[in-house]
Amino acid sequence: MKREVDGVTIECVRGDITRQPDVEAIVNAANARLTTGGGVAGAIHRAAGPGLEEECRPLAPISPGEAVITGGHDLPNAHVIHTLGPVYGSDHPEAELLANCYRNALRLADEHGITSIAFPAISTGVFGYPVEMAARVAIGTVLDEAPGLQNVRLIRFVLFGEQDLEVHERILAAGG
Ligand code: AR6
Repeated sequence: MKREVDGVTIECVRGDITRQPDVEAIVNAANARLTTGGGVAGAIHRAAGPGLEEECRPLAPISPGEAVITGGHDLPNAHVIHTLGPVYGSDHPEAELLANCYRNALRLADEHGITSIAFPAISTGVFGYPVEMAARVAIGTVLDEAPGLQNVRLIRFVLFGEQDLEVHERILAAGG
């Protein structure tokens, strides 16, 4: 499903973040050291090849809510934006830190003239953030940021599971 806010299309799809060839940037749910890891980060580094980890090395470590940008290497996307989500129950205040991930990634993309970006559901895997609560923060932040963007015109949430897709679609339809 799609929603348009001030000329920015926001959509939810089910899929794999490494298979979004029509967007300029994909967002990595990274670890602080920007190394391979599992989940989204593992899939992105596998698809991008070893050059990505090499490019990441001087940019690490990052703190929760921060975002940094690299090239896409062997991915079909020109850029990867790496952000560190909060670990649920241990990084506080978690909603603010999670909102910072989406805000900082969008602003960084916009500053680089990027027109399309895809996000996974940051922190909802290994980091344990309940998906419904995370989706409210993610979608609320994207809806708030959309009117201020100069270049980004497409923001896609890529959800791995059917239930995660349903939750995001419901919250997007309700306006955050
Ligand atoms: N495409 C889209 N979504 C995915 C994919 C994929 N290929 N793979 C998993 N997901 P996670 P986090 C979903 O654990 O919670 C790593 O080891 C997954 O089902 O990747 O921020 C890093 O190195 C879940 O809903 O990210 C960090 O140490 C969501 O993406 C740590 O995990 C996020 O799951 C980051 O944990």
